[in-house]
Amino acid sequence: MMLNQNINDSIGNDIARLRLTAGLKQSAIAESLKIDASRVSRIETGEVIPELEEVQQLAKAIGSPEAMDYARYAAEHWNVIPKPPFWHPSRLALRKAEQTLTELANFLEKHNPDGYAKAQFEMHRESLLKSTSYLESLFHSIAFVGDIGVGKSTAICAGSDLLVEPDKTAKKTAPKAVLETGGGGTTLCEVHIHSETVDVYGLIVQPNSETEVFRLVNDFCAALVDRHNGLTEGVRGVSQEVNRAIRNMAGLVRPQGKGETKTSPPDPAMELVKQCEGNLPEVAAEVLARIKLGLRTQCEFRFQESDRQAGLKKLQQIFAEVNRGQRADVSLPRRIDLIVPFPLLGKRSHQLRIVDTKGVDGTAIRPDIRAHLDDSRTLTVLCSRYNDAPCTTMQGLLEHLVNTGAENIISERVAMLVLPRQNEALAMKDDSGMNADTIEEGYRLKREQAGSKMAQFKDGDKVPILFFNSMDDDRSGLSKSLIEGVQKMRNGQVERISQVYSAVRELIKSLGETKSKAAHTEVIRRLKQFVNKQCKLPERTQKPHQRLIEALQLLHPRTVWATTRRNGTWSGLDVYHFLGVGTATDAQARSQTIFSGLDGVLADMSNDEQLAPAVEFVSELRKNVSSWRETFLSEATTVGRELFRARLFEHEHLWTTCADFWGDGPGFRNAVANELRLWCEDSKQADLLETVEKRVITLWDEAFVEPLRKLCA
Ligand SMILES: Nc1nc2c(ncn2[C@@H]2O[C@H](COP(=O)(O)OP(=O)(O)OP(=O)(O)O)[C@@H](O)[C@H]2O)c(=O)[nH]1
Ligand SMILES: [Mg+2]
Repeated sequence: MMLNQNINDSIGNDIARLRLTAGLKQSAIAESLKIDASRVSRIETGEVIPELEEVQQLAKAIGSPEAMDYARYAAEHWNVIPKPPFWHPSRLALRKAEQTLTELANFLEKHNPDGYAKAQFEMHRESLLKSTSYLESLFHSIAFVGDIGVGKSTAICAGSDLLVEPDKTAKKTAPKAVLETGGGGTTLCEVHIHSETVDVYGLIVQPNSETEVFRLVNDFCAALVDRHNGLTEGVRGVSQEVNRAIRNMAGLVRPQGKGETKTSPPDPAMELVKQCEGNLPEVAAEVLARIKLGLRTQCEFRFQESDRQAGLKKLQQIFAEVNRGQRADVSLPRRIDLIVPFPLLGKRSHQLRIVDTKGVDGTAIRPDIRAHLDDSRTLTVLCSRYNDAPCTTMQGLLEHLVNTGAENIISERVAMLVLPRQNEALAMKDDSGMNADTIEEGYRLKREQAGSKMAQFKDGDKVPILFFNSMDDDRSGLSKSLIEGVQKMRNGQVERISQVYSAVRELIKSLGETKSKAAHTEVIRRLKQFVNKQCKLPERTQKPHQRLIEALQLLHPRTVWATTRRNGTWSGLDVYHFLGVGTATDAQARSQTIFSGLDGVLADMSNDEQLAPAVEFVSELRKNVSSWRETFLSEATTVGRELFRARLFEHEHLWTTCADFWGDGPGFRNAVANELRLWCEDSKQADLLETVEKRVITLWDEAFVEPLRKLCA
């Protein structure tokens, strides 16, 4: 018999790996099979592709339990899902899904059921396909999110061994992080770290668009001009890390003070402003000319290095130069990818990517952070300093998730990382006021304290709380916990496959048994009743711009100014993201009663003894209902964001008016908030609000009500 096509490519490698793991030589296998050793060798190198029978003989000759398992695996036929490699970590779960899908297909072909059975089969099939496509891929990201300067870059490097040992001659003995670290405001843009082929290190820069560089330079210059004019409020300007990069790119670095008094020498940028007599366009043109954007075309650095320390050191150097704007051939990055030739967190079986997000300055309600949270393949690590864990911004982020109905994200793919420094853990006091005796005791006390704060958020008690002192703790504990976090996400899908498997078995049984059929019919009857009477989305209760207005009043004036200069699209405060979030928050509040009502009905049914033969169906239904609602809320965010963007972005006059408020003294943020509120509440926007509302209702029908109706048909 021919082997399954899918494993032909790897058969030689597989046999070699099984043999080596079992500690056997090719000659020993050849001898026990009475074949020539060169045949075993040629099979292992892929020169000869053996028939199934021979593969099984080879596996049996190796004889380890793993090899025996391989003999069975080699004979398996996969009809629906592509056959995964033998060492795929989710192979058994995928096999179960494959068998269930095959069984489903055979049953449908043979019996062609209609009515409730057909709709249920379809629902189960979709769930299975979703879980299998999730498990097939081994790609996952771990994104670190937290306030500026909390220690994200340090923890990432210490936790994944991206450290450069000091030179033997150097005075300092501590290893240094490959990513640049510093006193806050250090990481210039999002950084992705992943691994590729052996021995190759690399750094890839995605530059900002030319327009964005022009704008940033303009903002940088505006702050200088303000200072020149004696204004101190600091409304206009750029963040610390961008300021540093632009100064380096334009050769305007402030020289360090010398001597005991350290009187600062003059700032060359201010000198430039003086020369231009405070004329902003002139200063900006001068800075841009110095930057020579046209020469900054280098985006990729790759080099081979067999010595890990040498490779990391070179990478560290390039990264620091790019991150500071010190390379004459590289523009201002929007994202940097670092490539290393070894598996991250020591995990070879998965393709992990570690993401260092840009430090949070004011609000974590940012589209880039939400995108990580929304990605079902990403574990988001919320970082806080030890003393205030979980810090206010991370609490704000959790609250935001609850408000937008995304509790599942909290329970499935978020971890809290507490970053103690020096002796902070030992300074922790217990109820009697005694200091912790050991670091573990300090962690335990903090875990209790942080845990009770987390428990205030729905499903917050399900978030693992991890500790890592980047200078002192062994990295293996952190890697293990992060891998467990990834595993937890995958296990959720494995469990889903098992649940759907049980539901399919139950359904097939119900088609032959009267009692079981009656239970299914009764579940459908009650469901229908609910759908017909209680599924209408109630009236809007919150204005979509409410969240935005609150944020505008609270955030740093510079952040608000930066967004007005970009027609609302500044990454630190994206007006449209907030309008989307506002739309979803309202949608969540309105759908909550229906959702809880339905969940209550389903919970009652799952406890009803009479309905026991349909219990798996009810439990599947609960899972699906919650994922339909999730889809509804996430699409409501998109609808709100995009519809508002389509009209508001174009409104040049409004944005210029807002940006111009900065010169009118204090109250800049309130003035902008008020202007945007007036715009949103103006009767001219009534049709826009109506369109948003119509779309939300349609979404509700499509994403939530329709699938329910289908089941009741
Ligand atoms: N003593 C001590 N210092 C630490 C520790 N972790 C971080 N630091 C210091 O804290 C400062 C900030 O750390 P970073 O890792 O740059 O912080 P970040 O969160 O990446 O900051 P941004 O990139 O600005 O968002 C650096 O000076 C680190 O050396 C720690 O565990 N112990
Ligand atoms: Mg950093």
